[in-house]
Amino acid sequence: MGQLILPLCLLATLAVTLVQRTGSAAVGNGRGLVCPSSYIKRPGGICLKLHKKTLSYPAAKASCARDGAELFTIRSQADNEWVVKVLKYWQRRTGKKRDVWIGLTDVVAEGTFVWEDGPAFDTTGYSNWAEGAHDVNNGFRDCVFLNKRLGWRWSIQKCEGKWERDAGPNSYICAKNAVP
Ligand SMILES: [Ca+2]
Repeated sequence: MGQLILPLCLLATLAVTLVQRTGSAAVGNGRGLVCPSSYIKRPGGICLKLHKKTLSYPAAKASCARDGAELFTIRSQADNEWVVKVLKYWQRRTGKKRDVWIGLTDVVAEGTFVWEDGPAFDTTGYSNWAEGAHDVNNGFRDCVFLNKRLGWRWSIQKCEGKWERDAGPNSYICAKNAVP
């Protein structure tokens, strides 16, 4: 039931942009911590906000930073499934599918992915790469997104550029910690 309520809340956030959080703010760990009113709280005390506006990766990253947040770094299957569920729900409601940036790039060293919050990507940890995603990775494609054409599995594309079809811009998810 909670899994249904959260997407409902997120959609309301998207539609209204400002929603007072009530019941679901106390779900799971991080009890007592709160998120800004436009964010959704996940168990563990992470606050998430899905922006339907589309931006280049650097612009999306800057947008999150202005809000004291970072592009979401998906470290678990549970978080990935939750995000995909929300995107599917959004699609059913609006008829729109979005590609969505997550906080992962190999912009510093080609082929070596690093999360926006610092750690190197752990190749033995959770991932949801699209089949062949790394086959098309190159020095021009450095930024990871949830690919709407591939069931929102992870793909790599150019981080910015307005003249190339595969260069976005994309929607994005900002994440920040809940606070007391
Ligand atoms: Ca690359």
